[in-house]
Amino acid sequence: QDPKLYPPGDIVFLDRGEGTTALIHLHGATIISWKCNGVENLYLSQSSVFDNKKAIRGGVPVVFPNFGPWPLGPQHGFARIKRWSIAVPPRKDHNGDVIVLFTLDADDETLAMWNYKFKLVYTIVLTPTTLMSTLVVHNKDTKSLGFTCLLHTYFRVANIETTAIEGLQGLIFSDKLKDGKEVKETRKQITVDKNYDRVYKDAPKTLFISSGPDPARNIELVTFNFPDIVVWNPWEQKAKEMSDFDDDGYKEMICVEPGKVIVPITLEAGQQYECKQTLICKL
Ligand code: TA6
Repeated sequence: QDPKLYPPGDIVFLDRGEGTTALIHLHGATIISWKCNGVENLYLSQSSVFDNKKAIRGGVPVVFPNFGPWPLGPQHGFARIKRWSIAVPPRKDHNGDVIVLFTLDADDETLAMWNYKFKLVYTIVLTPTTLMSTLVVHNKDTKSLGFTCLLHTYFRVANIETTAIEGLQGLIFSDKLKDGKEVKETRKQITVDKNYDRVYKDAPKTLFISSGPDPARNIELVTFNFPDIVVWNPWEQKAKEMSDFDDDGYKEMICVEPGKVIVPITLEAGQQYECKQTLICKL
């Protein structure tokens, strides 16, 4: 990796062999690369700022405790801009799959924004064809707490014009570009040819994101306890307006983001909530 982009000591490297690897940056426990047989499946903007302050532009940012604008703190919450700890360093299990655990605990900074004692446990498993990300939210407080959460996954595509998302047909989505207007999705294959910012409700647990050619990619997204799916592409103008988003980056990415964002979760003291995305490269 280019050392100027990946300061040493900030990155965890997972290697499953045969060109299947992953990189996780401790800033936000952000997965910034997932290669299957040598093919990169995540989009990471080359203009992303790695200052351990700003959210990383790409990969899989962890959104917690709030998806979207937040009166108590930064947009999309603090999880993606905090430095996480490696609770269990990378190790191989009996299948040879690689597992690593990260944690984030409430601290003075988070308590000042959001006065709740929480603990996040984030487990990443790399197998020859899958990348599994499991987030467990623990309420360590004596009072109940409410939150929304989401994995803001940036999928890399060879060409947005040949990209299709399958599995959302028939669902209602809230169009954030039309003041949240609710619209029914009628298409079996969703293609994107402009700025999209949509929150699909009560989505099925399995979606497919296909794109190509050179290389062709067909990613299956399987979710657990993530009933909502956000589909986002800034398109040309908004990509240009974001200093950390490559100007032409919109042509080679699509965000398909599993989340629990429409109806917040309320956790009683001592309770926990587990949610998961599994990415499977099929071909
Ligand atoms: O997930 C879609 C979205 O909420 C868009 O509205 C856009 O704001 C995007 O997230 C990126 O947000 P960020 O704070 O990372 O620039």
